[in-house]
Amino acid sequence: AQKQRLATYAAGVGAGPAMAPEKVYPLAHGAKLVLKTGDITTESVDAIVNAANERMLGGGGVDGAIHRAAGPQLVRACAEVKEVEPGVRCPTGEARITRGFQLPAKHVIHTVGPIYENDRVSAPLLASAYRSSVQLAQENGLVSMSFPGISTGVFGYPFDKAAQVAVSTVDEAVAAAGEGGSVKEVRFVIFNRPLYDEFVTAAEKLL
Ligand code: AR6
Repeated sequence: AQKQRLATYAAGVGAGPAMAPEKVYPLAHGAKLVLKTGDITTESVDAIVNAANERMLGGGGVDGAIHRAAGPQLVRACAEVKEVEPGVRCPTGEARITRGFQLPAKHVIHTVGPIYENDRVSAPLLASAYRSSVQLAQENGLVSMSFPGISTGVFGYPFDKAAQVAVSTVDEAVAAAGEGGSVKEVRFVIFNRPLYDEFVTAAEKLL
């Protein structure tokens, strides 16, 4: 029974490396988009993106996992990010960068997606979170970056819509940076199979 429970849990969270094939799609200017299942804290890239909140001092979900893996220096670095108003270091739709400390990734780009309300209100904010993260990576000369499915956990964004916004916005942001843009590999590291499947559907349709 214990084995069965573990198997069911693993199928739900999709943490196993053999869960799904890694898929690669072309972006503009020789860049590529990679889709895979797994745990973003193990990525050896120039930056992993954190699905943070506006305070930027940690939380649950992928935010909690990233802070645990990075060690206590990360929350100290976050606390040093200037508040734009009391309690807000990163407004929804924006992004901030810190070092990665004990992570294999060199940097963490903290972005804040919207709590899902409806497409009219939420889609532009989710697109802005992805666009701001890619732009911040470009400004810092980063080559590779890994995203989780922003807003697809406690923030409640429907998987199919979140995947379409993620793929189309990253595609546009890499194209907009031009030939000289530094970002050449954008990876989506997705924790659960149903969301990964929606990313594959979006990439097959859009790229
Ligand atoms: N690697 C990759 N993806 C993960 C991991 C991991 N280790 N762990 C979870 N996910 P969520 P949100 C996936 O809730 O919806 C926090 O408390 C997860 O399956 O982490 O943007 C913050 O502080 C889901 O697909 O972020 C904010 O308050 C995705 O990451 C709030 O949650 C995002 O789920 C942000 O909510």
